[in-house]
Amino acid sequence: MSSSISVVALAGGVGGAKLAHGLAQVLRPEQLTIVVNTGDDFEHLGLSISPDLDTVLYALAGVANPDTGWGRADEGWRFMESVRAFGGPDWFNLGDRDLATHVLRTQRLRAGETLTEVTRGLAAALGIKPALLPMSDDPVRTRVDTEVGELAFQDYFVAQRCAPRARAIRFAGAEAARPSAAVRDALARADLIVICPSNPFLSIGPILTVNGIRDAVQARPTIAVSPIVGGRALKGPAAKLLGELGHDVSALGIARAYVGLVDMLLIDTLDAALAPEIEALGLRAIVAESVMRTDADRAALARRVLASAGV
Ligand code: FO1
Repeated sequence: MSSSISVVALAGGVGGAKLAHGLAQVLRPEQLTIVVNTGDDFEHLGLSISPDLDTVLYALAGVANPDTGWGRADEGWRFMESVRAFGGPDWFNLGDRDLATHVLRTQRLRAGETLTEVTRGLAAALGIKPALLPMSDDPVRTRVDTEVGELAFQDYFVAQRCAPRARAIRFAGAEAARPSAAVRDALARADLIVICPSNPFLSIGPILTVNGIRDAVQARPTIAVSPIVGGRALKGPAAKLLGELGHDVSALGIARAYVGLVDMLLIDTLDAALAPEIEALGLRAIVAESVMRTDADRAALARRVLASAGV
């Protein structure tokens, strides 16, 4: 691939972070920009928390918790023990190492830095070289309308463990949210946009509602990777939520979510039989091993994605 190639990855959640890490392993830093969902962000214990930004930060820095995918490896929980002892909220677990990220992000935001600037500083300190950008510096918050009322995302996803039946999701603040100049420029000059294997509704959806991003993605060659393999979400509530929102819980359901936006959809070999129906929708179906268990798997999938798109 020529050195001038420019790839933009859209990512959110654990699956997305894995492929972002794969792309960071196979591309040179100046060739890769990662645009991350901030719809899961929220205030907790007075701290500004950006889970998807942190999941990508930790994955690229090689310090992510291998079991959960979120938070840090080799973590301690003395802070949470003390919070619990004081009767504080213990439904959202903040590890001792992870806590530093939230405290410094909160302090820097309060000092007037944008989320883009805060993220740049944290990434640099962790030795991460590709550009890691929040989808917007304006607040966007995913809200899940359920049978028990509308819930903030982390309340639905963590506190309620995705139990309430979901009826719809919305992204509060999206109508006013603008992409940063860095995001706009990266999308405009992208030779390829990769939509990572994140939930198309929960993690990629918020990114696409930021003003101008959907159009910018539509204007460039785009390949998506299905987060649903063999009818089952590899991580998170994707399968249950897709079903409750009326979508087909399969790679075909993912294809339907991306019709008109992407040129190609990479599906797992387990789902090869769905390729003809996906191609009938006008997307090119790429069939490949897509489950990432190791860092080498992540790099291999990244190579396959880039090769399929001819970059
Ligand atoms: N998810 C959980 O299921 N339980 C938790 O206690 C939890 C804590 C947490 C702390 C920091 C962080 O960055 C993520 C955390 N997550 C937790 C995951 C988080 O809810 C999800 O990563 C995203 O919001 C959805 O992809």
